Amino acid sequence: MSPKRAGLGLYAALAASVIIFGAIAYVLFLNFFPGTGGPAVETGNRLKIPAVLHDYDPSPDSALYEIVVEKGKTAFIDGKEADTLGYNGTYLGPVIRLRRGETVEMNVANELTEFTTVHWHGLIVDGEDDGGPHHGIQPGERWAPVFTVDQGAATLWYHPHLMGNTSDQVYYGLAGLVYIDDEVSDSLGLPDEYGVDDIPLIVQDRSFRSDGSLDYRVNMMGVIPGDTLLVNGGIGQFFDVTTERLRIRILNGSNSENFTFSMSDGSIFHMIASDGGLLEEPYGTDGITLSPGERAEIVADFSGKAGKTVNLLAGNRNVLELRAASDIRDNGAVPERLVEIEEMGSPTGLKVRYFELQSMGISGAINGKTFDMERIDEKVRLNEPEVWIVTNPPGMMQSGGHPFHVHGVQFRILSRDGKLPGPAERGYKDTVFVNTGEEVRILIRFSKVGVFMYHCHILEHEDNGMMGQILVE
Ligand SMILES: [Cu+2]
Repeated sequence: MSPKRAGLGLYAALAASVIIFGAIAYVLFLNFFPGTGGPAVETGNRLKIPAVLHDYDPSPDSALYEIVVEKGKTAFIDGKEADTLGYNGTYLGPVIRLRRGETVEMNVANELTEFTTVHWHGLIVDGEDDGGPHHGIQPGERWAPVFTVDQGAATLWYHPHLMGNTSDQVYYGLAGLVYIDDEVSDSLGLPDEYGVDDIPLIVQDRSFRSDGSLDYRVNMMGVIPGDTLLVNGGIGQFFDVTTERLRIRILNGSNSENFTFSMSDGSIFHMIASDGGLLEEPYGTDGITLSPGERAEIVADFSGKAGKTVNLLAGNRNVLELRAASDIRDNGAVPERLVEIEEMGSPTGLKVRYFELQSMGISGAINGKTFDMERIDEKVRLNEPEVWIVTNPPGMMQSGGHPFHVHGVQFRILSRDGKLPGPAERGYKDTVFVNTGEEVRILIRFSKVGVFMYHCHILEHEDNGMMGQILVE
């Protein structure tokens, strides 16, 4: 080799390393700085209200639903199309309205080219109908669980729950709401005209590329927080308020972000329901915090606000512009008492289980173990109440708070760091946020048999093994 060529080789090697290091730096840059497209700015869009899923069974005591899991294209920004996933549509899915006591068949068809499952988050059904990682639906196949609705009025939801791939399927659009109605909720005179004085809000943080496509990126710490809020799959939306009281059913459908919801005028609203159903009494507050997977129903009061606009906020970000009409009508008051929640009895002397939540960046474990589909972690007896002590000890193996979710059950919170839970956490819960250093005690009783998951609802943690299995028998 001539000296000249050797010199060129040296330059080539130098150039190659500059390119390689540049590429690494660029990838790191992309991973640490959110939203290469920047926050999407859209205004003046009418709130998207999800369709209510059609019941193909004419009998009042039973229901048959058809759900197709499909790929699609959705224009979120300026008509630019993004690849998305949806249930019976291109992004998110319809509201499934169930009634207490009815028998339901869910006929789910997977028209994706990948494996999926459909989990009914908050629904009290046997393990085999729960839609967890054991109930995978192969591409082109169907899954048709049949169950009886055996719980009171509530706002629940459905989403994929496959091992290792839940986070991106949800990010690209697979999520929808399940409402349960019952005689008690019918009798309360709460706002219940769907899309008029009773509206759903699925709130999700998302990042977009400049071409309008969804930009799902994770690094060692987890998913990159989105700089744009999607509400029912829309951006920059308003809703025309025509009644003095507006019931808003909020789902934090984000992969990992917590949101604190408030009104831009600082006004008090009433929280009427938590994850698993109505509270015993409305809780007047100017803010509620929901971690991923948690729901709350609130009633906002627009009496005296005719013609005014108030924004529902998440932190300092706009969720929805609420434009009160100049002639808003009276649609009744919220009762002072809502429901009587049946007590599970004294927690003294019950079986106690401990769940220590551990995480480092994107990976996590519970009681030192990561998820193994072939391993049952806890065996629980049917109908026997237990006390679960969930801790999130500070230290090296710790990357923040975790929303702890248990399948197939609604539990009660006994204490948070030794103190009684606040009014927002006194009703039924299926997901509870456990912050760093906190200890949360719950009273739990399974009324259905089978295998159920418990896990962190930060979806990247769940996918990375922060999950365990219970066998109830
Ligand atoms: Cu977590």
